[in-house]
Amino acid sequence: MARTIMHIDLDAFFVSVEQTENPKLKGKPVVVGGRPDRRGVVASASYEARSFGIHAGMPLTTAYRLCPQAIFIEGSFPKYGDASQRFMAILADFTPFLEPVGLDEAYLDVTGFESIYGSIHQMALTIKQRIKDELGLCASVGVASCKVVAKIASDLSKPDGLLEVASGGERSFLAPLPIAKLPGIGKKTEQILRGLGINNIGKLSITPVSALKSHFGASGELLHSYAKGIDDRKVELPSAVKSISRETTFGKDTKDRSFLQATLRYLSERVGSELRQQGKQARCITLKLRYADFTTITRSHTLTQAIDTDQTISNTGLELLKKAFAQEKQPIRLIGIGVSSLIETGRQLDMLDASAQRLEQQNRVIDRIRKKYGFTAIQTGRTLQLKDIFPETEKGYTLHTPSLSR
Ligand code: TTP
Ligand code: MG
Repeated sequence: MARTIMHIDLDAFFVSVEQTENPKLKGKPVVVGGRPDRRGVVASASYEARSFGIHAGMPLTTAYRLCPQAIFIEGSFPKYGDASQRFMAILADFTPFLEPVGLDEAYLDVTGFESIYGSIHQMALTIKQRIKDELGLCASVGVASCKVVAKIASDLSKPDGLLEVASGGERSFLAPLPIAKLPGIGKKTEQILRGLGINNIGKLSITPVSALKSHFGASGELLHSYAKGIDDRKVELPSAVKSISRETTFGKDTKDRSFLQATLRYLSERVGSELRQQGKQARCITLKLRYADFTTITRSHTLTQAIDTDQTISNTGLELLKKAFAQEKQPIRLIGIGVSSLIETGRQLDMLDASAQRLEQQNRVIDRIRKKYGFTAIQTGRTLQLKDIFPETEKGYTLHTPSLSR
């Protein structure tokens, strides 16, 4: 059946939230991510800052060099989390067929909604207006017959845009666009494709699948479908969240094992608490490390049973870290931990052995205390040493560059 998918993404999200709080920042080059003399990268840049070449992921020092007059803001994650929740709540008023992605974007399956709003165009305008009125933020919207085309359309329409791709016109819409516009094409893939003489999506769509498969395996096939504007992925409701992760970049590269272990324990607790709050358990645990030379590795371990306790997440992460220490001696720039292969928690406590039961109960008590008195109200031995390093708020430690699952 033909579908209509809407993709909505807030413009310069972190920066725009700061601008609603402090209107003096409007119309100026603004960067959220940290002070320019500190380490770390740009999280969000205003469109004025982007005209100087600044973009997300760029080191703050480079951003400062490109535009010394830009206003650099540390940023406050809890604030963005709140804005994100209010954004998703507005979208939920329009349809239950809603898949939030990260903090500031979502897919909506709006098939058949013309009859309610007059047209999908009108529905999109109404959503944009509500977001503007209630949150003071601008959203860009793409409408198409599938996710990948809707996402590219919203991206092209930015800022404050609305772009609809008519059914049947997907391929000609995509054809002239540079390959980097296709989600899933990172720097490496782009380089390989360019090496093969494939510069735009049209060229990619007429490249034999076999050639793409030989370079990229199964994802070659997917790229080929996307390039033709074919994408069968459904809009998945939030219960289908696939992974939860937390990571941080350090102020200074470090080899300090005990500090790394403490940070890993803290991040594991953040992941565990989110996992339990979502009523889920996980089977796969992944450690992420970025070394001083920017090489990034991930190491995963799959458990035989799904879990949701901080201890198991952290202990598995620590084991993976130990192995990584043995293989690589470089200082570490970023550490992160994530869980995936999620299932809904359906299991009864009494099916577990006594020690597993105790652990689960203990985690639930900790969650309750933290909800009432703040995250750092309870500290485990390991995380205590972070007290002297990171500032503390009731929501937990303020890490140097915290990052949520993306
Ligand atoms: P994006 O939607 O990718 O970026 P944006 O909203 O700042 O700008 P636009 O959509 O107009 O292009 O990401 C949403 C937020 O996620 C962004 O405001 C900050 C955060 N983020 C990071 O922390 N690190 C990153 O590398 C990226 C890309 C985003
Ligand atoms: Mg955005």
